This record gives sequence, C-alpha cells and structure tokens, in this order.
Amino acid sequence: MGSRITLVMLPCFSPARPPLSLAVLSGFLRRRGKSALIRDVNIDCFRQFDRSWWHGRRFSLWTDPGRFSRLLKRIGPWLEQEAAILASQPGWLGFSVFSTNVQVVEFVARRIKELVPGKRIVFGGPQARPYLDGRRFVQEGLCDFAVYSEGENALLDILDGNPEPSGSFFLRPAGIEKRPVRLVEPAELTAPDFHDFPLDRYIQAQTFPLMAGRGCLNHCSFCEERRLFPGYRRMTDQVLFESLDQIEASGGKRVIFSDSVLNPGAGAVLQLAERLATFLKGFAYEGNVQVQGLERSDIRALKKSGFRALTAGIESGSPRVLRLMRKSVSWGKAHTLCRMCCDEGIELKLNFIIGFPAEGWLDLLLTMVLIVTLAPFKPRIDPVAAPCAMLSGSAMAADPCRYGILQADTIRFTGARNDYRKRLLMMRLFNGFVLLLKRSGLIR
Ligand code: B12
Ligand code: SF4
Repeated sequence: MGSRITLVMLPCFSPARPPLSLAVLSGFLRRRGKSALIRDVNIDCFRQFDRSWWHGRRFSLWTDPGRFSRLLKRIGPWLEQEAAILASQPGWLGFSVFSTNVQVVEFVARRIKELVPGKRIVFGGPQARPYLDGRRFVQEGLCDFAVYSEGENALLDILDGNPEPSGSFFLRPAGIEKRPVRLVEPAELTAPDFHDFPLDRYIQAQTFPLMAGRGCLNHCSFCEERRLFPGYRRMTDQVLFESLDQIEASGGKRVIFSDSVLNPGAGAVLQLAERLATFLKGFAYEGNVQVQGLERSDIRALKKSGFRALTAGIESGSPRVLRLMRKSVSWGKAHTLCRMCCDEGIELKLNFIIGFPAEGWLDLLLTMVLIVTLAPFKPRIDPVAAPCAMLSGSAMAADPCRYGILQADTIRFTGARNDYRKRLLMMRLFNGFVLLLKRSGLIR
C-alpha cells in the first residue's frame, strides 16, 4: 500500500478549472507506474457553501486567523467529515498548500493525525517553500515531508520508500533536515492527467489549464517566479500533443496556458504557434506573454493556431517605477502590443500593479494616462485585488532597503513613497478609475 497516494486540494483554491498541480503530479506518477488518486475537496466545498467566500475580495476569510476561526464555526463539521474520509484512504496523503488554503490544510492534517496517528502525509505547493512555511510544517508534526520545490521527483522518491526524498524537509532526532531538489528534466515533463477530476463541477465548463513550459528568464523585482521554477524548461512536442489529446478526449474546448510567459526568448512564441497549428482541433487558447520581443508575425501565428486571448503585465505607466521593477516595458511597447492584438483580432488583457513601494501619486497618474491612451485598442483591464505585496521569494524581499522598505511585513510594509494606507488609497482610486472606464465602454 506504500506506493499509492491521494492528492488533495483543500479550500480555498480557485474553483474555475481543475487544479493543474494535482493533474501534473498524478500524470507524472501514473506514467511511472504509481497509483495516484485525486480528491478535490475544494470544489465540493465551493458547491456546498456560500460561493462568495471564494471571491478575491474575501480571501481574508481564509487567510486572517481571526476571521478564519469564525469561518471554521461554519465549515468545521463538514471539514471534519472530509478529514475522516481522507484518513481512511490507504497509502499516503498529499496536500497542495497555498496561502489561501494553508489554515484549512493545517486543520485537516491535525485532525487526520489525531484519527490515525501513523497516517503518512506530505505537503507541497507554493506555501511549502523554504522561505515560507516548509520548515514549520515539519517542525509542528503536521506532515512527514514538506516538499519545498517541484513535487514530481520528491513524490517518486517518497513512493519508492526513500526516507530522505529530494527537495524536501523532514524531521530527524537532531533536527530538521533538507535535501536538495532534483528538478524535472525537460524530457521528463509529463502530460497532466485530468481523469479523476469532477469535470462538470468547475465554473469554466470545458476549460483546462496547461503549462507548455516552466519558468521565466526575466527577474522582475516584485516576482518570485524564478524561485518557484528555476530556469526555463519546455515540454517536448510529443508530450504537448499528448496533453492536448487528453484534453480533447475529456471534452475540452478551451485551453488556458498557465506558463509565466509563452515567449521566454526570441522565437519561442512562433515555435509554439507552429506546434499548435499542426494540432488544429478547434481549441481556443489563452496565455500570458511578456511585452518585449513580440512581432506582428508572432501575433498572427498565434491567432492562426487558435489563440483568442493574451494577457500581458504592463504593471505601470511610470518609467521610473518600471525601472525599479526591472520590467522591460515602455509606453511605446505597450502601444505596439495593443495595436497588433487589436488589428489581428486577439483579445488582450493588461495587468497592472498598484502600490509598488516606490510609487507616488505622479506615478499613479502616469499609469492612468497610459491607460487612457491605450483605450482606443479596447484592452481588458480589471480592478486589482490587492495593493502590491512583497512576495517572500522576490528580489524585493531579498533587498528591501533598495526599495526603501522599512519593515519586513509582506503586506503592511512602508515603502520609499508609500505606506499601507496610501497603497490602499491608490488601489481604490485606480479601481474606481478602471470601473468608470469599463462602465463607459472605453475599455473592456
Ligand atoms: C494560474 C494561477 C492562478 C489562477 C488559478 C487557476 C486554476 N484554477 O488553476 C488564478 C488566476 C485564478 C489565480 C488566483 C490566485 N493566485 Co495564482 N497563480 C497561478 C500561477 C501563475 C500558475 C499556477 C499553476 O498552475 N502552476 C503550475 C503547477 C504545476 O505548479 P504548482 O501549483 O506550483 O505545483 C508544483 C509544485 O508547487 C509542487 N506541488 C504542488 N502541490 C503539491 C502537492 C504535493 C503533495 C507535493 C509533494 C508537491 C506539490 O509540485 C507541482 C509540480 O512541480 C501561479 C504561479 C506559478 N508559476 O505557479 C500563481 C500562484 C499560485 N498564485 C498565487 C496567488 C497569491 C494567487 C491569488 C491569492 C492572487 C490574488 N490575490 O487574487 C489568487 C488565489 C486564488 C485561489 N483561491 O486559489 C501565488 C501563491 C502564493 C502562495 N504562497 O500560495 C502564486 C505562486 C504566484 C505568486 N508567486 O505569487 N492564480
Ligand atoms: S513578472 Fe512575469 S515576466 Fe517578470 S519575472 Fe515574473 S513571470 Fe517573468
């Protein structure tokens, strides 16, 4: 029984599509002859309770300890039942841990360990990183292993009975030990397996996530992508097509690429478009691109291969802020991208970051003026969910002084030109402005 695992997603996680992490891990393990089952508790919980709790505005219900203890009064009994079901599963239990579900994971894992003291549990996912909670999870006995990086080879080691799996923290009498990660080679990237998921329960029908490549070669100062997936690795054509075949067989019509950027270097986007064009099955594709380095021929090729929508991070209209963000974006590049997408009939969504520590009122004004000048191309711009945070794995967190950050608090820090209150105010102003433009039909 040792070599089987049930991979679990607990709330709160996005109910839009099946979670890619679990699909990727189960695909990898099954390919290697291991038994990996999926249990998406999150989607059942979403269907059972007040759906507004899953809205970005209400994430603090899950992340703020005080609010979470009140929420637990509502969902605690239901979670206890789920914990009992999970505890009775044979083999290992693996939990995917994010900032939005960490408290539920801890609650359920504790309950399982009470019900079945020897139950073997492994945690993984972004919240188990070394600079977040990985070490603490093991220290507090919540899990036997905390996998702090990619999960594939770590889980293979665990299911093979290796007592010191790669890329994990574990407890020994002398203290916590950490083993180096063994990253997945490009040739080993496997097609995600969506078989076990309750596909009719997700909000976006017939829509599947996919990652054709891992990592990003840029180093924007607010972002932790390079720490999440070091280097850049691309799926082989064979695995890409296998993934699309499987999505098609599962009734998929729309594929959303979760790649950080589909154009990590020159020629990459054209290559992807050409690969997808050989697989014309009527999928509508969407994905993220970086602004720099995209030619009109790239946009045309993407459109021809089935891309309907792209997302790009513009982040700010202030050249000074963009420089500090280490973001290779300019007004000219933003305009060119918008114009090309508009001409070629690809929907473009633009992302902005409000409240970067060095951002002042003038910088915000520049961002708003930039948006007005982009409006004729009808980009989609949404209000931001929260002011800029200092992600623990980012360059900003590694050298906060450079950005004038006074305290280590990731949310409420005081930056060179703003504090938390000012950032909130900036965000509200920006969001009001965006909603006004949306309502008046100037942007989508
Ligand atoms: C796509 C995406 C979304 C989509 C999710 C759609 C969906 N249902 O999949 C949307 C846009 C909805 C979204 C929303 C948010 N997101 Co998001 N998102 C991403 C993104 C870009 C890709 C996620 C993905 O699919 N990755 C691919 C999979 C394969 O990677 P993975 O999940 O990390 O899994 C690997 C390892 O972590 C590990 N692993 C994972 N689970 C397990 C379990 C076990 C047992 C083991 C051993 C290993 C393991 O193995 C996997 C394979 O190597 C990531 C950044 C990134 N590059 O990953 C951010 C990211 C996951 N999001 C993040 C955040 C903060 C959010 C929001 C809170 C933002 C906000 N303020 O609104 C919300 C939360 C929504 C919610 N309730 O979950 C953070 C999470 C940080 C954290 N500590 O948890 C990330 C990491 C970005 C970042 N650096 O800030 N997001
Ligand atoms: S913000 Fe985007 S482009 Fe910049 S490092 Fe992160 S993933 Fe790459």
